[in-house]
Amino acid sequence: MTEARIQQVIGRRVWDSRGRPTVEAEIRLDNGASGRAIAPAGASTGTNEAVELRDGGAALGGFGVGRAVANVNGEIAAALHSMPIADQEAIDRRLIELDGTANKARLGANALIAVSMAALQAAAAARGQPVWRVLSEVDAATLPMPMVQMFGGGAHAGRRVDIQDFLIVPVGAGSFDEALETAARVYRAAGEIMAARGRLRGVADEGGWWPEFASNAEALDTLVEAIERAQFAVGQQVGIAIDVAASQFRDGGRYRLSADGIELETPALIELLVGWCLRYPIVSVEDPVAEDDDDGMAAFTAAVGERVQVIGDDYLVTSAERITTAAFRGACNAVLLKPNQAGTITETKAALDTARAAGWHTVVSARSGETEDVTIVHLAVGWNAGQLKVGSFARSERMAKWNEGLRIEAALGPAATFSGWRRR
Ligand code: 2PG
Ligand code: MG
Repeated sequence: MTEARIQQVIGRRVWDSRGRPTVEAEIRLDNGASGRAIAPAGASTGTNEAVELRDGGAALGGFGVGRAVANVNGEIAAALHSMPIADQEAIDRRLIELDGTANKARLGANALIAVSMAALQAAAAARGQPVWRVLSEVDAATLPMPMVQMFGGGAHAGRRVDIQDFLIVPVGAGSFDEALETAARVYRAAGEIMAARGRLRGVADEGGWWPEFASNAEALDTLVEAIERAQFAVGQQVGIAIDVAASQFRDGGRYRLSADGIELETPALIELLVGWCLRYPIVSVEDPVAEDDDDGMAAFTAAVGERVQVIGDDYLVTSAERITTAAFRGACNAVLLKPNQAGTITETKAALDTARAAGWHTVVSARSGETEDVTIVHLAVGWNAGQLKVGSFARSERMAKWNEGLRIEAALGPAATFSGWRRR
């Protein structure tokens, strides 16, 4: 029943895919339905994103969430009591006002996003519908194009190479299921190539192969080889995406590409990346320059934006306000949407709406620290975001999300459509 009201909000400490503590929230309603959700955590976080509340100190490397969990069980539970679960916006507004800071620092973005997502889950449970259906304004649904990591790097792989994510986009796939099979085959082929070269060293934080390469470009070359080995047409069936996460290797005013032994000024970094876009079948580039470099973002977008998707992640931090400014400047033409960067579901949706109004593409994304929580898959489907990035094709916190997409696609049957690659 949509009149169901919140009876109880429970916070608890659970653990994420890096073995770090994180916040789970559970919301119980007066009609017996309930929902729960877990906050994810980034490693390469943007300076302007909503901040997690960690306990600090020596225990658990300072990553404890005792205070955040206490905020859920205390202030937040009291503030949300008896609110109607169907009004997500009112719940999120109450959370934002209660926190009272611009960056969610007081109660913690980890506490807020867990509660906000749990409210969405509880609302769906109260209606007896999947979350995507509650969000969707239509009966049909469109499955997103997956963006799947093949090699980790940067902050997710001990900075073994500088570029953070080397991903593929199965641009030729006709369904979500086919897209995942494509990813599976390329992932496997990449592993075989690395094994044959004596370079297989396990996987990085998001399940991509550990990047045992002599240079950043070698990772791209290996990716092309893997696509060929898996018998796909390079570029036509499978494209490449990279997340440069450039803020992570900026040192002073320059970019230090340690794997290549070079230090570059911004124009030279842009030239290098534009060169890669010409040489490799790159369809998407994320955070090509540092998060505070508006001019660099605009210059890169001007250079390749006609053909290539240019995504702002650290640069936009899922903020409608920052998207508006970036769209005005012509910096980026797509946004990465991470609910915990914003802090609530409502703010994440506002970021998506703003990006869409600017004519941008939208990509719902997981964090490098994840759990079995699959809420973001429902956001991608329910909001018809078009693309989904949840890491690689290994480790269950990643596979849980891909598999949820398969379940939604199967449940929809003939009503399921697939986003495909919306070419620029
Ligand atoms: C990113 C994400 C996921 P993190 O930069 O896009 O790959 O990483 O969660 O560490 O910010
Ligand atoms: Mg990123």
